[in-house]
Amino acid sequence: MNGYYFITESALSRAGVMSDTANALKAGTNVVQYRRKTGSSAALYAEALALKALCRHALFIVNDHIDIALAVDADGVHIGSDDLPLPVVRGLLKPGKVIGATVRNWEEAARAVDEGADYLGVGPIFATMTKQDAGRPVGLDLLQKIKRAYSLPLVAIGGITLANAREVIAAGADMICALSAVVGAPDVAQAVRDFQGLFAANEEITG
Ligand code: TZP
Ligand code: MG
Repeated sequence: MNGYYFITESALSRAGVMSDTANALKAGTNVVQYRRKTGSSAALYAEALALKALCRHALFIVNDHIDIALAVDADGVHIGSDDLPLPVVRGLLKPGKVIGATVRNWEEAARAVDEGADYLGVGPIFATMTKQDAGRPVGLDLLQKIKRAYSLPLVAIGGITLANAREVIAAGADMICALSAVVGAPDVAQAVRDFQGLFAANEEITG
């Protein structure tokens, strides 16, 4: 896992989540997370099915809704502290499926690693207006500390923009995600390309 991690956000979207996702894929993102906090199971199922069909060459991950992930045979799920416990989710999924866990402190990170998470979402790195219950910013220190201790991929999220993304990558993020700076941008494909470019530049520096 490396590069831009795309998350859908209908509240910020100008052209709709299908169009945003198609644009992010066109720009080379190789992970798409379907995140939708409201709507019926029927609506989520239909949308997830349509999005999954776009993700022929990208991982398709469903946020929160294990039932929807199972129903569309998603590649994985992303869970947080309000969702089913990770070992329970692991037991529900077919072997080989990906589980990502949001962590907001060292203890949550250690537990998620212990329980067998495949990657960690770390954040909010900086202050964000996008997720009201995101909690206090964890800063780059937590990212660095987790990076030094563990080898699983880290996805950084929360308040990330093109202006601060370099330092997030330098602190150890394998992937970054920015909702307002990408889904809220006038040109989603260009915004994703801009973030992808920062990873390419970092590769050249670090080898
Ligand atoms: N999880 C932690 S912060 C966040 C989520 C979904 C929102 C990030 O949005 P933005 O606009 O990139 O700060
Ligand atoms: Mg959740």
